[in-house]
Amino acid sequence: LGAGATASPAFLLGGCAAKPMPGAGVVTSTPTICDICFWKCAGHVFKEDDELWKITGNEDDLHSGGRLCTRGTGGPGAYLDKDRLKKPLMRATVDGKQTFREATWDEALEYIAAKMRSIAETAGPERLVMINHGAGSSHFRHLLRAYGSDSRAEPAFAQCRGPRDVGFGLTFGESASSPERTDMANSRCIVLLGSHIGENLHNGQVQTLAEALNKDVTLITVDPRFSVPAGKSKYWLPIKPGTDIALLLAWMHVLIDENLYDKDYVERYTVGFEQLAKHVRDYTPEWVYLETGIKPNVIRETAREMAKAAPATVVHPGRHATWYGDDTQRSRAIAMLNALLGSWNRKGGFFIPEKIELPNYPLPDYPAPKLKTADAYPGKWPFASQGVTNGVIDASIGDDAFFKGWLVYGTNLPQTIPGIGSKLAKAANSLELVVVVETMPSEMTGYADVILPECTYLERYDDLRNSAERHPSIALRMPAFEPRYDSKPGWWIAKQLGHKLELDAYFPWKDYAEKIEWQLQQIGSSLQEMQQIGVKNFDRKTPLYFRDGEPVRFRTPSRKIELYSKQLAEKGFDPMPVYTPPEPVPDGFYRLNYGRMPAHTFGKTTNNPLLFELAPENQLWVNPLVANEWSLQSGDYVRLGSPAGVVSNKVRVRVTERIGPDSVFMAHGFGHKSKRLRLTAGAGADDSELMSNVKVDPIMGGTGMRANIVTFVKERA
Ligand code: MGD
Ligand code: SF4
Repeated sequence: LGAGATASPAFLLGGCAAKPMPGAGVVTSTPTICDICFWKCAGHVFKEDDELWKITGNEDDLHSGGRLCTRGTGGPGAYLDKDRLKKPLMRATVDGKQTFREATWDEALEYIAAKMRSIAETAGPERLVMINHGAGSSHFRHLLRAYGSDSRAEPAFAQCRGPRDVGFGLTFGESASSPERTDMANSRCIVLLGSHIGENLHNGQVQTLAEALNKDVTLITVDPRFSVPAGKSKYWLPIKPGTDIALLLAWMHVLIDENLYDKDYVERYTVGFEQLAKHVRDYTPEWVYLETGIKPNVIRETAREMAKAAPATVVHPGRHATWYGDDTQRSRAIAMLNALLGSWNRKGGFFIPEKIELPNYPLPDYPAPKLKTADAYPGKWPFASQGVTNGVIDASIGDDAFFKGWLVYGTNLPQTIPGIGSKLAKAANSLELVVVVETMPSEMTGYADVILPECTYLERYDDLRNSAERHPSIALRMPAFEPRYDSKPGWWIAKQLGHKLELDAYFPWKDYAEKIEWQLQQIGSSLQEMQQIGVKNFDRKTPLYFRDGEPVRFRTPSRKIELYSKQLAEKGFDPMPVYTPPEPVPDGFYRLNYGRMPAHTFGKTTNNPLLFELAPENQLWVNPLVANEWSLQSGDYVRLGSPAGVVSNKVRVRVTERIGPDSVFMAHGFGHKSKRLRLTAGAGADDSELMSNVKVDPIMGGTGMRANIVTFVKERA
């Protein structure tokens, strides 16, 4: 069905989001791209007589297997949410107290433009930095580049997958990509280290793992917790937290010691094998057992399973990779293990992603910025391939701070930056301008000078999806509804600001449909076609894998896969990963383990009324021995305390053997403090605020979060 097409209601019976099934009205569908997380699944929004009925996956979307996950199906709750931001808001002082007052769009944008002009004139445009998460930020990046700044940072790098991208980049010359380029559907052995696919619901990835399990893949899950994939595994390795590098080195030891590695691949494509063989010699399974708790025979057996299935073995690169501060090195160890197995760009290991060439709308060149983001923290984190959020925040505090203004798009920094404490307030007091573009009254909005209410993904056009993946494709997001309240699409906000800043030459389109139409026509499609089909698939132009024995020039300095990294050595870092034991946990404390839950995308969805119904709060997993010691039962509420004296909201206890006695576990994203999030405020606990021991990765600036410990604060429950 295309936009505006009608269908018989009987044909459309199925899952529902807003009302159980249509009546006798006219049913229409509109294509969209889900924005509930960043996997970008394509879907159709169904309406009856302009009223929301349901959202489903687009059957032609190979990227999502034609389906939406639980969260995507509940996505329309974001549109229906009564707590949404409704009007632009500006900071005001009433009776000596700071508050917000409603403003018109013109007034709010005029204020921002005046401040932007002043920052550009007095300090330079590069002193305005964008901190962002999500595809919709592209409109504001365009605006800022036209204005003269390419300063930006996103938590998706320094708080999430940055170490993985850098570790793989240093080894293979390119990253593990997002969406990940793992060829799991063709794998005969899959190894997951702290990657709990199934709870972490990146849709297409869950489906390919399920496909592999149906074909009897050997699944090896390394996780201190009995996670969902652990329950489906042939081998569950309940590793002592923080010791993964030791295990990875022991696996490499076994592969080399028993001559199980792919000799032809290693000879043809890698440098530094001799150094690596020497380096892992002492990491025997017996020695590593003492560190990891994984028995030597299990280490050997699992290494042999990997070798037996190679190259159709994938040691998954993981995604949320900021753990103990040595994360680039751990990611490198994962990359090196894959190289020994010969699985990089081989069937059942990793594939080579491809995207289509989509021409950019013809626009004037951007002015060249005189400063880049990293100039804000000179000499730090030499391999950071993107701006480092924590560095940007530190460089925004004080009268002589490097940054003078923030444009924050779609990220809730109080919950996203671990242990941020009072830093946000200090930065907000120092900065001349803080603009927050949001759909919800998140905690971050409380630090803004101006809050701009963006409409939700169901009410706007955004850029076409054109991600590098197995099957090149494009997908369209277009409005299924008029923006509710006085909210506006991001492209409109950017264009209006552009106009006020006399940057009209960069925004020549009347509306975003015009810009997308131009792009589509360059590749032989049209907006009309995409409005009908939503997703267009293209044939690949290049091979999916390396051809047997083909010569390859990798994008590393040596043009080879770098087992030994000269680049790291030259900057004073270990050229090969070295294991450092995690800090011990004092009596009465427990490691704070955290992760995702299927019903929510961290704090972004907890107020969504449809998803709230599924999971209104997070739970604290507690081992029975610990529960006994603290007289806790399932269903009790407790608070947690950090060594820095932070005490959490109440969180409900779940006593379970699935977590060991050294740790507790909770899903990230709860414990909201913003009272304007009326459903979720106060529900569950926030792991981020308990993190006072942040281990910063010296290579790329990532904030390792897993070295944190907590205790129970029962008396305040
Ligand atoms: P986490 O959610 O942090 O990361 O998903 P993942 O990359 O899977 O899960 C961490 C797992 O690591 C847990 O099972 C934990 O027990 C285990 N672990 C903890 N310490 C250790 C250790 O020392 N060693 C080992 N081996 N394991 C350990 C995150 C990913 O999920 C990301 S980055 C995003 S942005 C998406 N977010 C998201 C979401 O919010 N909700 C849902 N439903 N799905 C999501 N998918 C994506
Ligand atoms: Fe939406 Fe789920 Fe796809 Fe994420 S994985 S984009 S939440 S359907």
